[in-house]
Amino acid sequence: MAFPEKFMWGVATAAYQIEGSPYTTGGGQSVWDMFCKRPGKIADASSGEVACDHFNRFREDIALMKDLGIPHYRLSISWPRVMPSGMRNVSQEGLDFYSQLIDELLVNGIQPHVTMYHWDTPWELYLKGGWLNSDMPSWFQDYAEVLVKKLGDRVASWMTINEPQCFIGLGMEQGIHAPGDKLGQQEILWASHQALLSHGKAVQVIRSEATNKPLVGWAPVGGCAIPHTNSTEDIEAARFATVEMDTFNTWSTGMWTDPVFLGRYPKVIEEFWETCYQQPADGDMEIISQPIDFFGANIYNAPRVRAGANGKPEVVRDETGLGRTLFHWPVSPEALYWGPKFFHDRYKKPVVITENGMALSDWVHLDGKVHDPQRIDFLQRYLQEFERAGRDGVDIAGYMQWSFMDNFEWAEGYRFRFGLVHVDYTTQKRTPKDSAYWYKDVIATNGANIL
Ligand code: GCO
Repeated sequence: MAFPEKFMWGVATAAYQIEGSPYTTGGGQSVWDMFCKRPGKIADASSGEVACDHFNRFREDIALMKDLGIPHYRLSISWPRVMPSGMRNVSQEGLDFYSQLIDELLVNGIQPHVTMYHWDTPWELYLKGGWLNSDMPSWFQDYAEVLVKKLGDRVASWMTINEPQCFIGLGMEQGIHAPGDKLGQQEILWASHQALLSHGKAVQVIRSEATNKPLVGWAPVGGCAIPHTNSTEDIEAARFATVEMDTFNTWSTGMWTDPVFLGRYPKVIEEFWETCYQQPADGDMEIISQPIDFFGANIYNAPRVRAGANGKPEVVRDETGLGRTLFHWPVSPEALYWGPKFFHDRYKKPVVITENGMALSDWVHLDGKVHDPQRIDFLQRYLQEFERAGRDGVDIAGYMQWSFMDNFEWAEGYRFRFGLVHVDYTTQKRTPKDSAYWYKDVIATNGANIL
């Protein structure tokens, strides 16, 4: 079938990773600004203070996107740029920045897909407990209202939150991302519930305030498993590992997606709630499970799983010869077949890959170009698998490559480059890599040239 006619080809970025921190230009600071100042937390001791200086260079970046034939762009909005302390006061300058950015995209024929929250919690809300505070969902709702009232006539699709697994799991449980806390399971579940409620409330705001009937979704980590063989047992073991859970684990996809799409927590979480001091209130699950239009999934890799004793999933550890990205993530293209398939089977929603890509240590070669054949091969293999999922009945709706340009890769700093466009952080010069021109052809042929 190839890719559907209206398939959304795009690229993705996030505010803190590219813009330069808002507190340098009149906005508030976020937990990431705070975290980057702690010695030893960022591998190269850098921060997102300047990043790609996109705040000042957005027009030139959008012009480049246009040259590269990119029709859809997933960006995120910095909460502390729009509301420096996270609540009440709105920075008109901050809000105008996003309004101009969206206009600039539209003038250049690029559809904006906006994520409301990609990890940059306003610092002042963190001081009030951040995601642990049960007022967080109403603060988030107010923030969402500010955004949708201003931009809700022009945004093609809204995503509420990005990867709760990371800002809760890595940020609040393991302490390796901002805000760097190491909380226990009861507090983690409480924070997760506040994040899910915030998602649901934001969906309600978008539905009631947006005037252009946008698509509504979100962008969790699409953690999934690949069956080791095509036997029914292995396929069911991989399915279980993807969408079911039998122990408390913030990385489990089902802990997040069952509440959002099915209006209930997995059994193991429901049981855990009973041991907690406070439980969800009546009506919470209805708020969390507001119908949304697509299943957004950030997928980079997946383990191979087979049916072990009693059919339980068992990770296959034979990694001999597997390709690895600079992050040491396994090159595992079938993740883009099995993940979307298991998600579609269970939740019956169109699947948009909201992020996929690979880290390399690209540099500008002597000929002035950036040759990144591994990235081209990587993306081609993954896209072929996503198309195969489409042929097997999955409603494949879009693909947002991570990332448009090299950027601040969180705890890894600037060492890992994910971009289609190379950024020289000393001069801020942008150089499209070979993969950018390759992707341009993919888009122009609606993927026909890579099948
Ligand atoms: C995430 C984030 C992105 C990352 C990308 C590469 O998935 O961690 O959404 O901000 O930069 O995924 O790690």
